[in-house]
Amino acid sequence: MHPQAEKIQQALQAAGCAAQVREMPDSTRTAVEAAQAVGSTVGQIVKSLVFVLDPPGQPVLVLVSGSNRVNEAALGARLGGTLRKADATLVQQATGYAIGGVPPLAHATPLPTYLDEDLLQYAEIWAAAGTPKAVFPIDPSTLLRITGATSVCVR
Ligand code: 5CA
Repeated sequence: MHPQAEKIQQALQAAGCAAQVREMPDSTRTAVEAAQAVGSTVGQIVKSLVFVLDPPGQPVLVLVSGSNRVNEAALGARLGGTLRKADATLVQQATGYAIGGVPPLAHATPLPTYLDEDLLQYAEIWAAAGTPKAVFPIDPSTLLRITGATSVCVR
């Protein structure tokens, strides 16, 4: 397994979670590609998106259903500031992973984390595991627990 994917597998295990990372033959770089690769709906794919919340001008992670777009103005207001999308360099710095493989946990720096409440309707969702070909299935309440996320409306 790719070392980045192995790191996610170990982090899942350390969190007491039985989820198994899968390296797919095809790209899982985008939510649509990931859904095709695993045979799920796009809504069941977790996008791990980094934004900057200002104040305090720090990165936050938002775990978003593949079928939703974050309403930055509304979510920023809920979090008490303004939100803007992080650029690729900041994503790499804050998480330790490149766009397309950013996982929901095991980051370079601890990130305040929010989870799209629309993900909670599914029995199983799929998140990236460190590379653009690695994913893992998990139930949303377990993902909420192991990421320490707060569930929010992102729309
Ligand atoms: N592996 C898939 C599904 S698990 C995945 O990582 N999807 S994702 O949505 O979390 O990652 C792609 C996201 O990165 C895009 O939705 C987009 O919001 C963001 N992105 C893509 N290109 C850039 C860029 N140049 N700068 C900042 N963000 C970007």
